[in-house]
Formats: sequence, structure tokens, C-alpha cells
Amino acid sequence: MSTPWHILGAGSLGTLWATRLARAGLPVRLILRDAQRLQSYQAFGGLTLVEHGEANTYAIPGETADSPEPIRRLLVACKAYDAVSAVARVAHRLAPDAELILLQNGLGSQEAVAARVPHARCICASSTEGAFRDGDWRVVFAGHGYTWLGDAAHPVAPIWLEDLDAAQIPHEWSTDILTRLWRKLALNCAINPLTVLHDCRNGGLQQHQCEVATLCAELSDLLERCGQPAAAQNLQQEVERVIQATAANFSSMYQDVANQRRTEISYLLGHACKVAARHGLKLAHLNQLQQRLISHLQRLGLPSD
Ligand code: NAD
Ligand code: KPL
Repeated sequence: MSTPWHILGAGSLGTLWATRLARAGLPVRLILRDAQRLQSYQAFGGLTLVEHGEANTYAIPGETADSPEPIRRLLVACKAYDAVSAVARVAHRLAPDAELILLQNGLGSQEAVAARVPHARCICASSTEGAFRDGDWRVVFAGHGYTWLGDAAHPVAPIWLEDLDAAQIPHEWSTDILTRLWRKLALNCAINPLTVLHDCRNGGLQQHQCEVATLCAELSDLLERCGQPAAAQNLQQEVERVIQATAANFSSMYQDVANQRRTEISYLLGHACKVAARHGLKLAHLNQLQQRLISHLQRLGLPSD
């Protein structure tokens, strides 16, 4: 039997992956937060994926972190701020050859997870797929996209990519995953906080072109300074292209704030400002943006970390 996929975090992306893997006949186990969530899940009888308006339910077995089965392949599908604590709860179950796939947006959480489980192979992912929950244990596949996977320490692709082919999860093995993660971080830093502060859709930033351009210039300096010149190339043009292409959408950070959910600020803007400070780089506008966003979140009573 092929190696089971353990899915840590049955939220939007976790469900999107779990249901497609299960649909392909691959063994999948969901690791739920606690006995209460497990009971709720079992009462529902499975995870539902809604795609092109059609809902299908998959009876994927669930368990908690203290289940005894060893874990060889773990998809970490929590938010960046939950990733280390969630992985710590299953660390004792990781087999000596365990591999972790980290789906978190931004940067910082991947390094923290790798430090917590130094013997496991950690593979980072950057995804443009989109999904959201529209009910308990139910997820809507909202945006078809692509997932790049890579391991900055070992360029060799893992054998289980064939499971992703079977599950029809569009993907590519990337030998420059860090560059991809930095590029996405820069895009998110140039767009997401401003949509929150100006209370607008992505397209609304066309009214704030100077502000966007100033941030792009500082972000490009940062990318150059931290050894990511390829991620800095034509950043402003790419940001303007994304603003135009996604003009009608609300950014993920905007949606988090609108739904009174904690944002991943520390792994986006927070990470950028921290790395800049470490390099002795003064990025006045980026720091000011971080302060404005923190004050805004605090005024709304939301966590600012
Ligand atoms: P989500 O909030 O929908 O799901 C996270 C899940 O993890 C929740 O169900 C939560 O209960 C669970 N969780 C947290 N701690 C846990 C623990 N200790 N044990 C078990 N479960 C635990 O989040 P999401 O939207 O799926 O996002 C996950 C990551 O993927 C984020 O970093 C996000 O930025 C990134 N991402 C999401 C999308 C998307 O469309 N949703 C797209 C690209 C990237
Ligand atoms: O990734 C995004 C997000 O909303 O998180 C885009 C659409 C690129 C805006 O930054």
C-alpha cells in the first residue's frame, strides 16, 4: 500500500488537497485539533468539496495528534502562525524518513518548523490555488491555479509527486522555491496591507499608484539585499499587472480583516521589516506601512502579530 498522506489542518487548503488525494484512491488521514473536533467531523461523515457547483463528500478517516500511527508524509495546512505548534504536537510520531510539505504563505514559519523537526525533510510550497470554507467540513474550490514545490536544501524531487499527478493537483517541482516565496511575499506586501488600509478591492489601488510604486522600490531593494535579485526583477510591473488582473477581488488579508480573523501579517510585512532590519536596511515606507497596519488591527480589536 502506498504511504498515507497525513493532513494537518482540515481548513480550506487542507480540505482541497485531502479530497483530491482521496478521490484518486490514495490513503489519506486527517489530523484534527482535538477529540471534540474529531467527534464533530465523524458526526458529519466526511469532507465535502464543492467544485463547479457540484458537491462531493469523501469519508476520509480522522484522528487526533495522539493517535499511535507513525507519520511518513505530512501536509501542513494550518495558517503560518499555527504551523510550529501544530507540528510540535505530532513531532513524536514522525518516522525517521518523514517528509513535511509546508503550504504556508509568506516566510518565517517554514524555517521555524524545520528547526522544530531537524531530522525531517521540509518541502515548501507556494500556491495560487484558491479555496474557502462555506460551512463546517465543507470547502469551495474557488480558483484553479498552480502549486510550486521545492526544497532549498536538496534539489532532488520526491517520488510522491506522482500522487499529485494522480490526484490532478497541478504542480511543478521548483529548484528556486525561495525565490518564488520571496516574490509572492513582495507581491502580498505591496498589495494586501494597502487594500486593508484603503478599504478597497485590489483594483482600488489603481488610485494609489505612487504609494504602490514607492513600496515596490523598497521591496526590490530588500530582495536584492537578501540575495534574491531574480525575485526583484520588474516587481512594480508585476504588482501593477496583478492589481489589474484581480481588480474585482478582495485580497486575502482584506478578507481576513473583514471576517475578524487573525491575519498572517508577521509572515508577510513583519518578516520583510525584520529581515530589512537584520541587513541594516532602512525602509521608511515599509516600516510606516507596518505601523499603520498594526494600529488599524489594534483599533479593530484583532491580533496584530
Ligand atoms: P484555514 O484557516 O482555512 O485552515 C487552517 C486549518 O488548520 C483550520 O481548520 C484550523 O483549525 C487548523 N489547525 C490549526 N491548528 C491546528 C492544530 N494544532 N491541529 C490541527 N489543525 C489545526 O487556512 P487556509 O486558508 O487553508 O490557509 C492555510 C495556509 O495556506 C495559509 O498560510 C494561507 O495563507 C495559505 N494559502 C491559502 C489559500 C486559500 O485559498 N485558502 C491559497 C494560497 C495559500
Ligand atoms: O495573493 C494575493 C492575496 O490576496 O493574498 C493577491 C491576489 C496576489 C494579492 O496580493
